[in-house]
Amino acid sequence: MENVRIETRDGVAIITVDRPKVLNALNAQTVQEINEAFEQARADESVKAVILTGGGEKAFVAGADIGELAKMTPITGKATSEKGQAVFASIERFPKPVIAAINGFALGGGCELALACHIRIASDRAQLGLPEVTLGIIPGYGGTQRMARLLGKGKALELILTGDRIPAAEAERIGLVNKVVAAEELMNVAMEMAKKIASRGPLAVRAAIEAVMSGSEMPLDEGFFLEATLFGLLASTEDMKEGMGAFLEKRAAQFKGV
Ligand code: CO8
Repeated sequence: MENVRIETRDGVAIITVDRPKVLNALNAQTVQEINEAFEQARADESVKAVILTGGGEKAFVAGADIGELAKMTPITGKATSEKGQAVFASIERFPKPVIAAINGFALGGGCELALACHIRIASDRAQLGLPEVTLGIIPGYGGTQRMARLLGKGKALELILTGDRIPAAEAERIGLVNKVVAAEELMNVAMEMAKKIASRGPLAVRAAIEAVMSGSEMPLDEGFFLEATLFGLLASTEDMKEGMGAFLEKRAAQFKGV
């Protein structure tokens, strides 16, 4: 891969979008490589969690590559949007936890990429926003849908219609990011959280992601049904016996994911 790096440390895959000369802007190749990196992390059984971040000092991802977007036709524009939507949806439904470590600008498609992750931790230098309307387009990688679901329609429309960039602290206040930390601490904090989740029962973590991500798109009764079904399924696992046995024996659980 040319624009995306993947390395694994302590059971955590760190996927870095790495085109710092253009602030990690997403051209078609980079979207494809992000997908490839996630597929590697999916297949690697030693990987228990993923951190997604941006290369260089300034940006997480400053958006789709405007040079490439400028050449779009209605047909290629729709196809590009659909391709990105599919890749981002597979991140959202990823069976292992995905933490966005937002180290700088997360704009347009970059903000949309962060929105597809399960948890967002931002550096105090980060700025987030959906500036697409300033270019005569709208968010096309799921941002209109995920932002409204996360923040409510009013706040989402304010951000989408003004195209304003907001600092990390404001993003935390409105619930767009989970927490803000000093820039130097960002990867340590993301790593600690990833390792903590990786130490939990992996089947339970997977089921919890599915219950929240799929369940929130269902009527409440169906969401309850999904939750109860996943709960029942977990009762059949060795991990459940191990987790509860370890509690009763006052020792740390050793989960095997079976
Ligand atoms: N695309 C391409 N190149 C970019 C992008 C980008 N999104 N962002 C920055 N760059 C390039 C700059 O052109 C510049 O290149 P060069 O050195 O050759 O001039 C280099 O990165 C460094 O950027 P700046 O000099 O502009 O750095 P500043 O610190 O002055 O400014 C900003 C940083 C504020 C982040 C500024 O670069 C900026 O405003 N970038 C564009 C942000 C933006 O509008 N993003 C949204 C893009 S549209 C989008 O994401 C749509 C997603 C949905 C697509 C659906 C599929 C069809």
